[in-house]
Amino acid sequence: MFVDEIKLSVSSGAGGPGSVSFNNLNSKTKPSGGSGGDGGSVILQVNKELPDLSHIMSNSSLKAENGGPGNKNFQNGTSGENLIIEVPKGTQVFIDNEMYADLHDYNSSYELITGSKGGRGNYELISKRNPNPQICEQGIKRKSLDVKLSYSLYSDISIVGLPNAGKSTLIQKLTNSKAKIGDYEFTTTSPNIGVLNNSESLVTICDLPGLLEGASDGVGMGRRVLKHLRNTKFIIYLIDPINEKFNINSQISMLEDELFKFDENYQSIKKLVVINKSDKLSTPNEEYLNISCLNEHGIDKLVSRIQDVFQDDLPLIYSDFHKIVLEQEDYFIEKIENQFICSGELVTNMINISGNKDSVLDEIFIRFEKSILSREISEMGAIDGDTIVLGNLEFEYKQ
Ligand SMILES: Nc1nc2c(ncn2[C@@H]2O[C@H](COP(=O)(O)OP(=O)(O)OP(=O)(O)O)[C@@H](O)[C@H]2O)c(=O)[nH]1
Ligand SMILES: [Mg+2]
Repeated sequence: MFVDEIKLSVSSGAGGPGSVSFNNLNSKTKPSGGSGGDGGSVILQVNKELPDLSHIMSNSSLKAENGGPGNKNFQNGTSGENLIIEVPKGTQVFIDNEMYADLHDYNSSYELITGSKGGRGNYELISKRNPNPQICEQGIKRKSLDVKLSYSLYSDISIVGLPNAGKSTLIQKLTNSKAKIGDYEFTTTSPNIGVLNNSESLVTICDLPGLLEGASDGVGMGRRVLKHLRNTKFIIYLIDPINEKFNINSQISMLEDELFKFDENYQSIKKLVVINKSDKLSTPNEEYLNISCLNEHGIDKLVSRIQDVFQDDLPLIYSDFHKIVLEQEDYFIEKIENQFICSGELVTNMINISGNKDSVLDEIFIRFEKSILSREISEMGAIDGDTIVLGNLEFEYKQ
């Protein structure tokens, strides 16, 4: 079954914990705890062989590997394996309905979540300020995201029209496609692709499910159909002249309205209006190309029009590899009376230290003082004696 949309929950690998250990060198104790390995990243990688998203189980939860722990004797932990999710070219990544990536190139890849950093062991934490650390970092926790992957087919030509206009009959006439034909609406429920017969340049044609009025708002299979036009170079509007509800002109304007409401950039895709079922018309329509898939009238003319159009390659409207980088560490500060309650990833990472209790607290205070939290709290009007809350740690504020 053709699958062009799936939801997934993905997580990067957690960073491995660092270690606290000491070696005795010439009767002097030296920190020697290794650092944890970085967790694996979540990467989307285009694989040109893939026809759709059916190889990924929808609603599954996929995780990259965690980094290994650091150990005594300067031994660093192993890095976690990346989670690589292969997708077809033309896959878009959505998070909360916002598009984060649109993978157009055969070799494009998108790092959705960077693997979490491993915690530093006490060897790596040696500094002028603290030459003999008795602490290590725990490694940053894994990050999880719910994403939607949406795949839009590539085709040179897409045939759009109302249900029952004869789109599947036309693709059968023009290509090797075995699209199903039926005397009822919505015979086609997923796109059919074929290659134009006897053509030197490989022109691909896509037959889409029918569009109804309101398609751009989701009526019928509306938006699931319209999204496939994003990667097409040319549109044939196939008109059904015997449709009871819409005459030829209102059919064209309804279809165009739906396309352009869905994506105004669709206005720049070249088009051809073709009237099918001319065998049912007493007089041919003068304005547009008339064909009949039933008795093959006009099919030759249509093919030569297509060949003329594709003498030169036409552009796609979306061809850039587009991506948004996800924001990294978040923080929130809430002021309740004389308390400043800090939360978010920045805080979790700041207090994620273990070892000798006093040393841990010293380290957290120093990190807090250097951080944006301390600056913001001061700007929020904190005065000496106010309480700062970092996770489950509370201390007094001092300027
Ligand atoms: N008279 C006549 N009937 C046609 C012609 N072309 C197609 N048909 C008939 O119209 C009906 C619908 O054809 P399909 O090709 O399944 O139409 P479709 O646009 O793919 O329909 P959906 O997939 O439901 O959107 C079938 O009964 C066809 O035999 C034509 O040129 N003349
Ligand atoms: Mg059909």
